[in-house]
Amino acid sequence: MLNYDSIRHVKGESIFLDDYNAPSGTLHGAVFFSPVAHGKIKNIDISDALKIPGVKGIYTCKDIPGVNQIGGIIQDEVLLAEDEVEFIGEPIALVVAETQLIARNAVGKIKFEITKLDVITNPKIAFEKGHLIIPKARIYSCGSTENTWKNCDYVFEGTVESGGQEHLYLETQASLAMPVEGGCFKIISSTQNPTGVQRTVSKVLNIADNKVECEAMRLGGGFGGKEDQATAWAVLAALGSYKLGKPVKIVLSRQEDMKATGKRHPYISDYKIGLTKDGKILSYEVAFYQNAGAAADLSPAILDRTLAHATGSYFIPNVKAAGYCCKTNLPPNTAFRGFGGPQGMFVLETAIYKAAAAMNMPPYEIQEKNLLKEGEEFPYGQKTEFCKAVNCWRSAKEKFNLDSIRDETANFNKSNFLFKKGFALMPICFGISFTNTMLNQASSLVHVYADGSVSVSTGAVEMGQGVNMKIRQVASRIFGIGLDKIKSETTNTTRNANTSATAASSGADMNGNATRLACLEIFKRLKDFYIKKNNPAADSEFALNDGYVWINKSKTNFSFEKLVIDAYKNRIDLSAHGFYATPKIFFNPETNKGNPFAYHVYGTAIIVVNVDCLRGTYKIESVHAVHDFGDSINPAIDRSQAEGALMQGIGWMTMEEIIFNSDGKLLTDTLSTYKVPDMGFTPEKIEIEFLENKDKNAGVFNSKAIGEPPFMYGIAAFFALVNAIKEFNPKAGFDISSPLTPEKVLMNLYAK
Ligand code: MTE
Ligand code: LUZ
Ligand code: MOS
Repeated sequence: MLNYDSIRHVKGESIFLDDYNAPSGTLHGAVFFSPVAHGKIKNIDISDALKIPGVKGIYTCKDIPGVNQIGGIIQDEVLLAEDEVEFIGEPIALVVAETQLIARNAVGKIKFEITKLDVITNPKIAFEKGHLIIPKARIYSCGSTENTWKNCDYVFEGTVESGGQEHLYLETQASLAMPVEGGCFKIISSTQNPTGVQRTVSKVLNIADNKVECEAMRLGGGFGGKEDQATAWAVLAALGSYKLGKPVKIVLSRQEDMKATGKRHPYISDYKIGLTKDGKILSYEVAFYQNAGAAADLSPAILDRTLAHATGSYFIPNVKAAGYCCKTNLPPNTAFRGFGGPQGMFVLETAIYKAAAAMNMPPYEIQEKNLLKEGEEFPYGQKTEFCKAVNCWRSAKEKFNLDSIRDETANFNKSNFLFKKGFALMPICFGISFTNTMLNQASSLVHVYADGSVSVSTGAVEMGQGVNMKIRQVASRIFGIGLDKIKSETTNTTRNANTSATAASSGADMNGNATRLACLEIFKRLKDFYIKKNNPAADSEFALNDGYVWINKSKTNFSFEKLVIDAYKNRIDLSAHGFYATPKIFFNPETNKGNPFAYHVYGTAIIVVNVDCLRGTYKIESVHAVHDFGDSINPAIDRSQAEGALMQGIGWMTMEEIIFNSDGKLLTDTLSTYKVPDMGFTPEKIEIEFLENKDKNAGVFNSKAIGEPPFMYGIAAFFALVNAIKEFNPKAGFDISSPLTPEKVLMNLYAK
């Protein structure tokens, strides 16, 4: 079985955009980025830059034929700055030249005068000054918190921050735009959202959507960073191509990418939690101040998911969660694995931790007491169905023997002075579907060629998550033929139109289901044809399996190939289009009530850490998890998705630290200043058990989405570290913000 992406990846054979053989004569674009976080542009002088040999053109907002607007949810983001800039890295001009080097040199020759204005980087300050992306608070609530505080034995309040996170996809943002006859354009883009690129290019160039073809071959990782933010670079390449009638390619350098693109949203959150004396949570209030950056991007949708996941994996009868989308002078923050969910869950875990410490109870007792049960209602009005919160928690406790983890940790801490261990549990519950119901649709175009080989095109973009393989598996199951006969094509807007971004972990679910429906359509035609032609006994059972037609469970000598070629000769349509719209979901954004998610994914992780109390450095010793994969169609992919996501989550909570100075300048813009987990940091022991699950799940063939949910296991690493610090220094505060870097650990180890 050589037709695996992974095999081509390790052999270096996979083609990414920058490897693609661009047509001869392709020009290269480089962007002049604002060096100032907030200011009024007084003058831009491109005359010296234009004189450099090899420079073909320099374009500013005045050169845009259509509208200078790339905002998705809200029309508040220009492609090229007009008279004001609002963040460092905001594109001001595009230089197109014969080589990338010439283009970059020319960028350095652009002169620029600006009047600086006040810079705000903190979301609470932005809030106080009334700088909001959406004017009103978004509020999700149930019961009455006000009437409940008096019934609580304990009430705790606090403020906690969580930091941003750089996507650090291996492939930086990239695009190649080519003019095609008739005033049309073909754009190859490293995007999770080819339709988004298509629509924005046509708007900015003022041409119809059908004149723009967008193709995504495969991405070297996206993680949400290319859901919205691949678009600007594709549109800029298209603008250059439009102006010069030549192909134009733009590939950001790592430093440009880190500087100019948005990241995970940092949050500052105020919380108040009320409990009974035995640890039942009665009431929870939280206000999220989301640092959206300078434009909306996907921030309002991300804030919605924060609010939806504010109660995590727990049932809380009285909740008031408010969210503010705060405008600051940072690059617009964007989608990142979990899409605001992790930020929401982290605050409640902090509140639980604080309550547990004050009540002298282990946090996991409070966690366990409040886990969601079947039929309980979320603040957004949906009730749990096939709820697995308690199952996952109990099996994690039993399979991995929580008692012995607890005792071993205690013994270790008793006999070691300079090393302290800590552990924590993290239950997850993540809703699957785009919170914006409209986006929950997908299509698939399936061709069976006359030789019996199959081609599948869907809206799903392959970014390393294995969606192409899962889609091939779907076709393989329906046609009863080997994977080697099935090809998953690149993603292209001329084959699949009006697609949603590959995001919200629902790429395989929705595009897999659309593929299932398209294949079933062809299956039915083949079956009807076979029955008509071969006249088996009435009510006999037709099946395709092992590459053959089976009648009443016995194999015929009709191979799939023979069936296909005969059908073709008899003028049977061997192509089909499948369309899938996730059933039974709805949401009212006015009342914030409905049934936004097709289903929820559950799991529980236990993380053990070991802190070097002399240096503040630490090791993640082990991760044990029981995860609800549903009836997985590819356990190898799903397991690796779970491992990758949880490491990314641990990185967010521990070592990954983004620092902007007060001028809005990113100080951590290289891999020497921004540290991510590597193999050396990865725990030696990662054990992930599959929860037995034969329920009817809304995922394809009863599987469940996997891309994002395990990210939130990383939160356990944070609290495990806090526990270990406490073992060394019981006075260490727990108003510790994330990320918990070694520096911060050290400061807390010796805090008074
Ligand atoms: N895995 C890899 N290797 N690379 C990625 O970029 N993105 C994640 C996740 N897993 C990503 C990944 C994110 S943010 C999402 S939403 C899902 O994959 C999207 O793919 P799916 O919907 O097909 O699961
Ligand atoms: N994108 C989006 C997402 O537009 N809506 C969502 O609900 C979502 N959820 C997770 C990741 N991306
Ligand atoms: Mo993932 S954040 O939905 O691309």
